[in-house]
Amino acid sequence: MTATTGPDGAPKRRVFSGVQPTGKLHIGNYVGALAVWAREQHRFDSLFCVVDLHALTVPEAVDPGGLRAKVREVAALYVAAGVDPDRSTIFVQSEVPAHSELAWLLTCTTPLGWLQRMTQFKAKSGRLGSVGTGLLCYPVLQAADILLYETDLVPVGEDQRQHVELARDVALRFNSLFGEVFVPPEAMIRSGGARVMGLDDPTAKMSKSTGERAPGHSVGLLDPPAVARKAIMGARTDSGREFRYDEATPGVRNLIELYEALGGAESRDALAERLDREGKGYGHLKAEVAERVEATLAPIREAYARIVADPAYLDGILARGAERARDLAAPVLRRAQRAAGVGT
Ligand code: AQP
Repeated sequence: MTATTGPDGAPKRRVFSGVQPTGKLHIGNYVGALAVWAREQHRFDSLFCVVDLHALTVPEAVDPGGLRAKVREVAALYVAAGVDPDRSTIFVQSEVPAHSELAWLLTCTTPLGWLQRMTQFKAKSGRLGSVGTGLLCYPVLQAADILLYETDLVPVGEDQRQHVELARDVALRFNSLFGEVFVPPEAMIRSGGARVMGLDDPTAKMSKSTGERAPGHSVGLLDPPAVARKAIMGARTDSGREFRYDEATPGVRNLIELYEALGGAESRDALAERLDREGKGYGHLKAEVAERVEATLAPIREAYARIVADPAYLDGILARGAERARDLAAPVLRRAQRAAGVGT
């Protein structure tokens, strides 16, 4: 049962976040998003969504026959990574039609220039050449996802900061046009590890789609131990021996941040001092990171195997989650429609 009040009886603040069911979820998605969700869920009334409508924004990248299976994989990974379905609401975006309905109202009030300025749109449209309108409008759908639940905080990686700020602007603009309808949300971003970089190219963020194409780019949450280790041991660094974070090159910094974000008693400074004292090279740093990655992934892999062995368990979580999400979303959508002069 989702607890909506804290020990003092006051309503808990609302958290909403999601992952697109595209590509293979990687250690960056875990560190930047899933780990924060799991860690913070007891403090908030949390909703975690598998945003399958977002996956359609690059239709060429989606296999329609495989999308439903991918949705279930991502939902199972939420639970395997520590999101407690008795505490948090887990659901699939397309099972709550209010997301699409609100997105239209917000599309009509969002200036085109705001969307054309989005860094992700510029990067993806530049890479793809020809793009659908959905790619441009996807941050508005994301704003609808967030605003439907009167969300206070959105735990995301650094790459999504701009979209959460846009959702805030979209809320304020709608409110200024039609009255106080929406709660303006804020991003919740961890201080270290919010932008895990590609292992093959530490100047680009680790990304699901690149991970599909380039085996050494990322570590997938379901990668076998030998594959994960190989990717980390092959990470691009340089020929130096600098372990101090402030002095290190991007590839080494990325490994140090990953090491720190994956927990353990030793800080980045203590690690640098020890490796320096022991006269070790970068191979040793990589081995230590690989160990931490394996310590993180082993329980996730085991929990995932248990979850997918019982399809009815996941069905129940998603059915309960969609029901609660629909109940929460309906009055907010109605409020927005009435304010804009449509609906009954
Ligand atoms: N490299 C990253 N480091 C930290 N956090 C990250 N996130 C993504 N990449 C990193 C966070 O993971 C959550 C889910 O991401 P998403 O599915 O919404 O889309 P994305 O950010 O576009 O993911 P990818 O991996 O880069 O996919 P593609 O290649 O399809 O674009 C978000 O909270 C995100 O911040």
